[in-house]
Amino acid sequence: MRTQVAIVGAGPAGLLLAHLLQRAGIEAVVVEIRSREYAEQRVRAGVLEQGTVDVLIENGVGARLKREGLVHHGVELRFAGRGHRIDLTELTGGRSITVYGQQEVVKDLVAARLAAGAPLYFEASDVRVAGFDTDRPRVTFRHEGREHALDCDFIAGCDGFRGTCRASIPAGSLAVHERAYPFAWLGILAAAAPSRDELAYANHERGFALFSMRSPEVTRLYLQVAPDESLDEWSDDRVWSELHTRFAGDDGWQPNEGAILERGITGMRSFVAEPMRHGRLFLAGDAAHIVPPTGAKGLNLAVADVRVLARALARWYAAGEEEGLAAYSATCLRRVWRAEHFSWWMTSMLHRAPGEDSFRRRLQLAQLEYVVTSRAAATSLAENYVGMPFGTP
Ligand code: RFL
Ligand code: PHB
Repeated sequence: MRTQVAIVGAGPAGLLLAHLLQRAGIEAVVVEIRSREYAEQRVRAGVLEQGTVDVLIENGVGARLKREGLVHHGVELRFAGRGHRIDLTELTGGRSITVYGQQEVVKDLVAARLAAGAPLYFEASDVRVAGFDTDRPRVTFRHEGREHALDCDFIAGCDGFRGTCRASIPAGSLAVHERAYPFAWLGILAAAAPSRDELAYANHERGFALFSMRSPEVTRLYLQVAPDESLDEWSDDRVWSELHTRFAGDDGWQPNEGAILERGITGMRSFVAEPMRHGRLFLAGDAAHIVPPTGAKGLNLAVADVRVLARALARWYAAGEEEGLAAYSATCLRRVWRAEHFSWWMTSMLHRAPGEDSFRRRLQLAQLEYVVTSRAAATSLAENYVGMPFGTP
């Protein structure tokens, strides 16, 4: 088999890259280890930046997003028993965010690819990348009992944080910058109508809590828990009671309860491997960088990376231009590091660290107070949260 670009991983990064390349007339083959059902059901991100929404709509995969996505113009910060609204739209000259599940984005992209009859292999195994130090890279894998070898011009490593592509780059060629956090998120999906229209991020004595949603019928909620927490310790009653405690405030607002449809625990990590390229292997999305979810940036960074990569590849195929590919890593890393800082900052401001002293606690509250009372500080949060426009870092 031969193709122009071999794409490893059918998450948002790999699928969107395949779609953008196809629109530019460039052939690609996508190879994914999981099943289609698994990829489409995995509950993860929910907040799309304006730039992410624009890319999906401009490229013809935004019809359902336009119909079903929930456009939000503000978010709330809750602390010391009070809620404070940050008006994202007013503070950013009209920008907003859209709440639309990551698995819905994945479904829309898979449907577009299959409708076009373009190659996408689910449930591949033994996926290996080789030869990316030469101009003849190759991806090998097993599918439905047969061995496949895919020769290509470039490999796109879109296989997430635990994928094979980054791990295949020779040790010593990548610099890794990393931070692990001493807490995790317990997330639930509940069959309950969201009891407010916007997200609420709460910093409570007992830890962080987040109110989000997926649709007019489904609420998404998160609680800060210990990193080694077991789900078995969390009965439905305990989850709801902890959520009610952490969201309590003088306005009396509370999330609605409902049947818990899904639950999971997610560790929190910051991670960047650079450069995001080795020879003819380009890393994109979580394969190259991870942010803690507090800033809602992971999926948006994946989209931004592949947008840069698709353009650079289009210029290489159309005119033999190397400049875009040569600049790929540095271009992406400017945005990545802005998002790394923002995500770390939001995480530090909103979570309780085990054993934290009273000084750190008072600094957190002082920072929150500043963000909700200073227009300059609120604007800084807002412009990062809605996302930097494309063309700036
Ligand atoms: P993905 O989605 O992990 O996709 C990688 C794909 O590669 C496959 N794969 C392989 N395929 C072939 N060969 C191999 N050897 C392979 N190894 C792995 C995997 O099966 C998978 O299908 O990475 P991608 O495309 O870079 O997308 C990144 C996003 O998924 C991630 O950043 C976000 O989900 C992070 N995130 C959030 N991001 C946001 O922008 N907004 C949010 O509100 C937000 N909330 C979240 C989040 C992540 C969370 N979790 C569970 C980590 C909330 C949570 C709870
Ligand atoms: C979500 O809806 O899953 C979500 C929202 C905001 C975040 C993280 C996750 O910061």
